[in-house]
Amino acid sequence: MRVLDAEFVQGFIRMADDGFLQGWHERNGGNLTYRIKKEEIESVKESLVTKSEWQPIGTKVAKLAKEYFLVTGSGKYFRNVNLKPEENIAIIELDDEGENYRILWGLCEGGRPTSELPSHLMNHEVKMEASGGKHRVIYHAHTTNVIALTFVLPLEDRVFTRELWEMATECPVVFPDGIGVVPWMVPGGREIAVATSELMKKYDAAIWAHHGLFCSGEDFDLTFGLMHTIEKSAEILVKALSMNPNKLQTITPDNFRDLARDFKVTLPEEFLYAK
Ligand code: 2HA
Ligand code: ZN
Repeated sequence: MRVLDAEFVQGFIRMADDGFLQGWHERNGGNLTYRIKKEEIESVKESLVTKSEWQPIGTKVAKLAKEYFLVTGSGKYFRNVNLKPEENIAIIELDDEGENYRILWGLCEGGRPTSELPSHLMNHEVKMEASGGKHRVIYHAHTTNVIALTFVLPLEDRVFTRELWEMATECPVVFPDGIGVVPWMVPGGREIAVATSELMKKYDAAIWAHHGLFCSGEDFDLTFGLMHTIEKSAEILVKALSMNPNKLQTITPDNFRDLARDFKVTLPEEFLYAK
C-alpha cells in the first residue's frame, strides 16, 4: 500500500497537527518519532526505496538495530506536516549495529531526520526495554506553561512532580511514576540525549529546562494525552501562582494516598513529602 494510506502514518500526521494546533510548535520547534511495527513496515514495503547512504546517528543504539522509524524532519515545521507530509516526515531504517540510519521514504525535497534524533533513539531504546517492547512513541514539544515554570520552580524532579500532581486530580493517575527535570543543556547532541534517557529509565516524561518537554508512550493517543495532561496542569499552576503565590487549599499527601488506594496506582512516597 501507499505509505500515506497506512493507519500509523495517518495517526502520526494527526498527532503532529494536533500539537501544532495546541501552540506547542512555533516555527520548526518540536519533533516526533514512532517505532514502526513489523507488520506495519511490511504493509508499505512496496513503497520504500533506499534514498540515502548510511548516515551516522551520532550515538549508538544497539538494541534498536534494524528497527524502522517514522520521524519528523530537521528544520521542518509541524504546521506543514498535514499539508505536505512527504516533504516533512520520513521513514528511516537503522543498520545492524544501531549506529547509522538511511532514508527509505519521505523528505522528498531533501533534508534529514530531526536534529534531536540521538535523544529520540536513546529514549526509544530505554523505554522499549523498560516497557517490555510496548512503548513506540517519543514526542518533544515546546509546551508554553511547562517552560514558564522552569524559571520559577526549583529544577528538581520531586518539586515538579508534586506541584503538577496537585494541580489536577487526574495527574497522579496519568503519570504515577512522576516527572524528571533536565537542567538547561545544548539541544541536539549526545550529552542531552544521555541525560534525558537516564531519567526516562524511571519516568515517562522529562522536562528540558527553559526549552520544553519529552514524553514517551505506547501509542499516539497515550503519548499525546500525557503531553496534554502535563501541559494543562502546568497551565493551571501558572494561573494559580499568578493569582496568589500561596495556595489556600490543595490536594494533600493523605489525599494522594487515598487516591492511590482507590485507583490502584503506586505513588512513590518521595513525592509525598511534608512541605
Ligand atoms: O527545533 O525542538 O529541540 C527542533 C527542536 C530542538
Ligand atoms: Zn526543542
